[in-house]
Amino acid sequence: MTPNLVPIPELYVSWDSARKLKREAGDLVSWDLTPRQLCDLELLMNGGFAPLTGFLDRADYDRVVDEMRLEDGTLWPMPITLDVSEAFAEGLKPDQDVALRDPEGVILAILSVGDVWTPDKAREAERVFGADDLAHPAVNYLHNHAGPVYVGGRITGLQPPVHYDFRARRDTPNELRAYFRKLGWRRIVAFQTRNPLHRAHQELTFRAAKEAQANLLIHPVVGMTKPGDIDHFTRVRCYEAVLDQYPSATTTMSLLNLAMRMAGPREAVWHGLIRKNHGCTHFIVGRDHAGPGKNSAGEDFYGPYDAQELFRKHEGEIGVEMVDFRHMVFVQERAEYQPADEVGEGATVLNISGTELRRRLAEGLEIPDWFSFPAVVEELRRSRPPRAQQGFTVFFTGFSGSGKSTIANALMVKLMEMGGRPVTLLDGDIVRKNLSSELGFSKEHRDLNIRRIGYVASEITKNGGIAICAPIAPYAATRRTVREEIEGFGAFVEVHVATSLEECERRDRKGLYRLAREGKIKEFTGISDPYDAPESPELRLETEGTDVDFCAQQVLLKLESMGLIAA
Ligand code: PPS
Repeated sequence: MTPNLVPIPELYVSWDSARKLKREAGDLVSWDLTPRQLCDLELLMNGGFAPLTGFLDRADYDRVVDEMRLEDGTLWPMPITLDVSEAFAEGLKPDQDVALRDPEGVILAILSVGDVWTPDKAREAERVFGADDLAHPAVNYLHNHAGPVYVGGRITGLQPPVHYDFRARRDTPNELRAYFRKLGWRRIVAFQTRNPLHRAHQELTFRAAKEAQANLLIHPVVGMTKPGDIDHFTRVRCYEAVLDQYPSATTTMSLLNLAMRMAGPREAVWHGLIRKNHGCTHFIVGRDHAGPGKNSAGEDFYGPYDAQELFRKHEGEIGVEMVDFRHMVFVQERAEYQPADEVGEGATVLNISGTELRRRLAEGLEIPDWFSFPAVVEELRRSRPPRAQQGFTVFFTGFSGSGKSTIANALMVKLMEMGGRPVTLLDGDIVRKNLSSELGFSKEHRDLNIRRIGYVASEITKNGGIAICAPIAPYAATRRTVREEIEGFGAFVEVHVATSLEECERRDRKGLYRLAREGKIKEFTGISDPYDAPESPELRLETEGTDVDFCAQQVLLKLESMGLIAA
């Protein structure tokens, strides 16, 4: 492959036009971009997603979903769509201009509206991600986060999104192309990653550069990765810590503000196209590239080498050569890393999986030198203290009158008695007085209430405190959203207070069940509104015939077994 290092077309207008358009755009209907849309827009505007010129219109979308191709036949595996609410979509007309704003309200681009349609999300999930299964992060996103309507249309770029972090490490496709041109790099192999680099990665990238006789671009994703991943601030500090292990004359690192979908094979092809746009000639595809983890039946969504297979099939069209690797393992006798398929018989193979690494970090255990670099481990330990020092959330859910608040109170007192971390109780009634006083009990309002609780709990967890929540939280999807938000910062311990409806009604502490039965309270959980019992909570408490103290003890034991409080 020869690199194409001439500038790639961007969607930005000149500085002068942008200034003028921005002034006029103040009067336009505007859409506040979600974090994912913000990432997509940046790569659309700077040519990272070339040849796309905007968010997909319907014909392009349909063919991308079904055949991985745009309407004109060009290979493109990922639907890049602008999802909006029904209310917003209602007023839109074809060719209307819409101002796209960042979270601070700055207008970044103008969208000239093309098609507006309601997609079949189940079909998108099946075709693009291989299964309509909420265990897949992108399918979950599609059903539980993305708006119900898509708006296609061309983009006029006014300015790139502003980043305040690691500015010197972020490059547009044209900046990287210019850099390669300037240094005379003609063969460039890109390494994509969403994890810190350990010794296996170093070996793999060295080998790839040697094999391809190419310069190396370490190109980590700092946009959106898999929920639960190590945050990009920590990762970039880790990357910087290992960069001096690489020869600076032949290697460089640049950060990519991509929102990953974890779509395995399709994602690998997409990553290849993006790297071609950034001036690369080769791309490393390893084992389980952009893998989403297990499906709801506990099996892998994709085979470990499906991504390599699909990439190979389309290599010519992608325009980037694949450097494929088997899983790298450490061979003790040779004291070096080797691809698993090259290891001789009888050799002792050592390996620490991602899960095992997280466990060791969480429990403050040793991480051996053969696995990682001391500077990386130090950085990881700094941002991930052992679990017993991290923040966490205990989230009680159950019917009204099930005993949530009483147990939550007892737990709070016991945790405060132990000391060490600040404890906050977000009880249903307290929250409704202080945070959600204007809300009722419709589905929409309950969701909003729980999301507010989740937000406060995630902030508490992030900052090393203990949040105890005790709302009814009747909807599984909303609880899951809250879990995802919190698990980015610390543990989420769901406790189902499983007192039966009959028992709650028999107790009827607040007299509400009687009123609900008489129809005087509408939408009452369990009587005239649904409750999704948690399928696999961390703990289920049977309260009938047991006292509060015993229930609180069970929660403490659970927290202890999870390493969240010292034994
Ligand atoms: S939710 O669904 O999670 O937002 O509910 P939550 O914020 O926990 O509020 C539940 C408390 O409000 C009282 N209440 C009702 N509950 C359920 N359905 C209806 N329609 C309703 N109307 C008022 C009730 O006292 C709940 O308190 P708890 O502590 O759960 O008994």
